[in-house]
Amino acid sequence: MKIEAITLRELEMPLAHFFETSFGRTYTRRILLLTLHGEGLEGWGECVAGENPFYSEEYVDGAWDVITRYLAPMLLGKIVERGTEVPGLLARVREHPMAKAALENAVWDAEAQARDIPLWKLLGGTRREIASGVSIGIQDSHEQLLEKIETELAAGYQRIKVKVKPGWDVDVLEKIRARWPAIVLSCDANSAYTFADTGHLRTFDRFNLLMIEQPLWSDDFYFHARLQKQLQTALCLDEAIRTARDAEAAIELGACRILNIKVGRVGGFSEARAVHDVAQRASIPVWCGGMLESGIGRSHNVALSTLPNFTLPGDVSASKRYWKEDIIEPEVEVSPQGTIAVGDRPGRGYELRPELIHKLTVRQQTLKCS
Ligand code: OSB
Ligand code: MG
Repeated sequence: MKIEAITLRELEMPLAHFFETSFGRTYTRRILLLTLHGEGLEGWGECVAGENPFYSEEYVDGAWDVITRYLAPMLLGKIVERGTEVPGLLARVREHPMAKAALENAVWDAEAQARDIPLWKLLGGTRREIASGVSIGIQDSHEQLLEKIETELAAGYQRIKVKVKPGWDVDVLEKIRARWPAIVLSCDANSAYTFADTGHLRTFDRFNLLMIEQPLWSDDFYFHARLQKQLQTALCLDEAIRTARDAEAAIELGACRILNIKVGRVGGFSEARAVHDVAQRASIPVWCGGMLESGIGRSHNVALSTLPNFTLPGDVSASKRYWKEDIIEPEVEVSPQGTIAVGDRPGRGYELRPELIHKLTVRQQTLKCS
């Protein structure tokens, strides 16, 4: 399609419950949505950058700036038929993967509609239902965390992941294991430790965790590889993996035994598929991470998770865990068995709620071909 216009919207969406990681607490998400318009089609993408540059260097205002100033003009007026063409068109801009992913994924979203096939099939998905887990943030008290875990287990989720940081780790894991000795449990440190904490991290081995996610620096493979050698528990990289090359290097070094794929972090569906393929060839299982997405990003995560090597439960969970009302219809729902089903509807498989999107929008800008 010829890309005639691109609309950016910022939505203010309060979370049903605050979300806290080792780098901070979020009460309200600033959701950045992008719409491509062309030849009567609309493709939607979500830029998953945080409110602040704490998970990675990207943040909402920075992404808005680089999209409006550089990235959108690289696509406006062009004829783009496939999502796979987009990385090449945006390659002159270094980094900014989440900003690029919003554009690329919107092209995939439109392409699936144009071809009248489900997005998950277009991406190469092979499974009709995906396994769902939850990521539970740091709470005000241990009791509050245990209550949350109880609720999510009762809802059927297949894996519990808790956020950890120095001072909120072994005591917490101890209490969880005392109550639920056999659940599938993992933890995510979002880079809160250093290599000097190796001795401390080794004590996590007694909790029989499925994995420890990104314990060390956000850009590191080398020390993760050294740490992995000293642990029984599998390491999983999140922040450090931004490209398929990163995945190859990390796997070859032995820096992890599992990979988390976030489509925004790696710059779009093309690179996400490439990371998936690298991991698959090396027999490294992957799962789909989340960034507290609205329904657009969430529906895209569901589609990506249908690829064959997404064999572990991901962080893609029900809309209602995050939002009083999501901007899609139906919302993303999870079965009592902890699965999310995909259907045969063309495109992303979830309709938009334009009035709700309008109501939540606090900033909007449309760019057109000059
Ligand atoms: O590290 O996976 C992470 C949320 C924001 C930033 C980083 C992370 C997360 C999550 C939440 O763990 C996943 C979700 O429920 O969307
Ligand atoms: Mg993580």
